[in-house]
Amino acid sequence: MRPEQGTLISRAQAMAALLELLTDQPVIICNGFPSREAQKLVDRPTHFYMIGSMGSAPAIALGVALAKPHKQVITFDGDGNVLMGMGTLATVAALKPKNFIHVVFDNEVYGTTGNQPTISNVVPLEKVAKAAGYTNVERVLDLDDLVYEFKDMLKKDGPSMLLIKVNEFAEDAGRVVLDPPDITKRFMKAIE
Ligand SMILES: Cc1ncc(C[n+]2csc(CCOP(=O)(O)OP(=O)(O)O)c2C)c(N)n1
Ligand SMILES: [Mg+2]
Repeated sequence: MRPEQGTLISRAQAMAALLELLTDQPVIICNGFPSREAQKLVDRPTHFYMIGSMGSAPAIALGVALAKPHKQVITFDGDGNVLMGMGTLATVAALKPKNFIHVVFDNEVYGTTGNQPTISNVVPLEKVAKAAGYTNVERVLDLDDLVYEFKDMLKKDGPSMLLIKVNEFAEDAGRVVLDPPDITKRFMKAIE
């Protein structure tokens, strides 16, 4: 565990604060513990839980944002996922959807598979997004800043990235119970 970890909030604490600020916006959540924890905290039909494929949540969110320009689209992502799908940052930046908010829970590890270190401790992912052309990017370390910046991003034109430094703690959260086709059908109906 990194020395500063003790001062950081957990991904579930961060996610709970964000979900409290959301109602029926589409939220596309990356595979692994982020989806499991979101499902445990609050399961809404407007949640799309990615199963298995790393790096694809923001690509799906980008498609939804372009297809539904009047809806604010949020994606919940992990540092390992962002690193695996880094090309998507460039695609988002090039297409500049105003209604796109990319939240990254950065615990500096592949937490879901046993806390193998990533390289986000030395590669600041929000700076990569900014350099690619995201309009707003912020890095936050605590709950107050997280709520302040997320509320601000909900009001601003994107694409935006909110990177939250979180500790490695993972909730005891079971696998996503719905099958992928059912997740898709439920999601598409909910965002019609
Ligand atoms: C191509 C591929 N490689 C490996 C895996 C196994 N895997 C599932 S989740 C995960 C870690 C994801 O890390 P991160 O995005 O940082 O999320 P965290 O688990 O830390 O919240 C890995 C390696 C996978 N699903 N797909
Ligand atoms: Mg991680």
